[in-house]
Amino acid sequence: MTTKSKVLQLLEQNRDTFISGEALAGALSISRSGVWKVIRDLKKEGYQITAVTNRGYRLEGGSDRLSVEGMAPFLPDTVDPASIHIHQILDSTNNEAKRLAVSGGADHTVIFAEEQTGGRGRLGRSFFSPKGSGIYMSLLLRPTLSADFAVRLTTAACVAVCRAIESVTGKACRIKWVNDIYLEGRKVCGILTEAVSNFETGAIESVVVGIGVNFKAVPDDFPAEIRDKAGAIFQDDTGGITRNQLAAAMLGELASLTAMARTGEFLPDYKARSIVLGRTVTVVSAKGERSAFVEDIDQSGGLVVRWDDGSTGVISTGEVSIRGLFDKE
Ligand code: BT5
Repeated sequence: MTTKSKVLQLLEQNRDTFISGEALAGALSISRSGVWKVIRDLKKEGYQITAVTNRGYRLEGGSDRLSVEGMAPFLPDTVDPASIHIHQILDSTNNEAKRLAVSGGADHTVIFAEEQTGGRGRLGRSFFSPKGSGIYMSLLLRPTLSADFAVRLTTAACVAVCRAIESVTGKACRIKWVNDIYLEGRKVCGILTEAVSNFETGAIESVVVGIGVNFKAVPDDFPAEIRDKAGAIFQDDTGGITRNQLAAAMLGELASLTAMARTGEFLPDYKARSIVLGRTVTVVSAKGERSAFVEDIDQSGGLVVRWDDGSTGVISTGEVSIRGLFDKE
């Protein structure tokens, strides 16, 4: 652990209270001017640290930069802090996780970015990922699995993220099939799961589960084309909750993602949170638009529907999207 990391850890553990330069110097066996230099570097990086003569240094409650040190106090034992990698800027955390997958990255490696220049959604769509206001992360998994099982990872990840948001903020989330999380009628999170296959055998070698959460934003912060649809967990005051806290809770819930997907434990929760279950939706596919009543969600996360001509069918992810869900609300 570097000296900077140790100072940050102590400041995070004592967030909102002063620690004297002397105490920091003593704890780290460095000089007080050494402490001062580290604090200066942290401030340059964007941490809000107040220095007061005779009192010391205080990390302000509103300081909210993603860091392993900031997540550490909230991480359960099931998450290894060494598996977490935080970048200031990336094209896409999914791209980085896929690059790692190819170069032998370990199971459960996690990539975060403060900002993405090419955040991706499904089917070539983009995911708006501005600096400092969201949580953009990808989890690299190396389970032995079938393509069918990979779909269940997305569905299970939706439930894991909903549980984390609820446990930290107390706000109830709902899921729009298949991969979007809604809060108060607005999309606050999207999930993109991608498989990395072995070119020669065609077998799925690893899976990258990418999650983008809008943590804090007002409507005007979003580009005009998504302003009606996108929202954030918090608009302004987060009540002292930091992105690190939510990120740590997400990692805690995601630690058992593979097992969740395998056992299907997530399914009742997924159904209970579903926006589409028991409703008539417009199914949009390459063939056009069709109205369908959603009767159930099956073990693979597929929608069991009754078409308007009375016939039934199962629609699976990737084939369709659904529209107009909030029209009746
Ligand atoms: C998704 O796709 O919502 C999956 C998004 C996954 C993003 C994460 S961030 C970390 C990781 N790295 C990546 O590069 N991606 C993952 P989809 O269901 O196709 O929805 C995309 C649509 O959502 C766009 O066409 C917009 O309409 C809307 N959208 C874009 N940015 C948004 C945002 N920040 N919040 C809410 N809606 C957004």
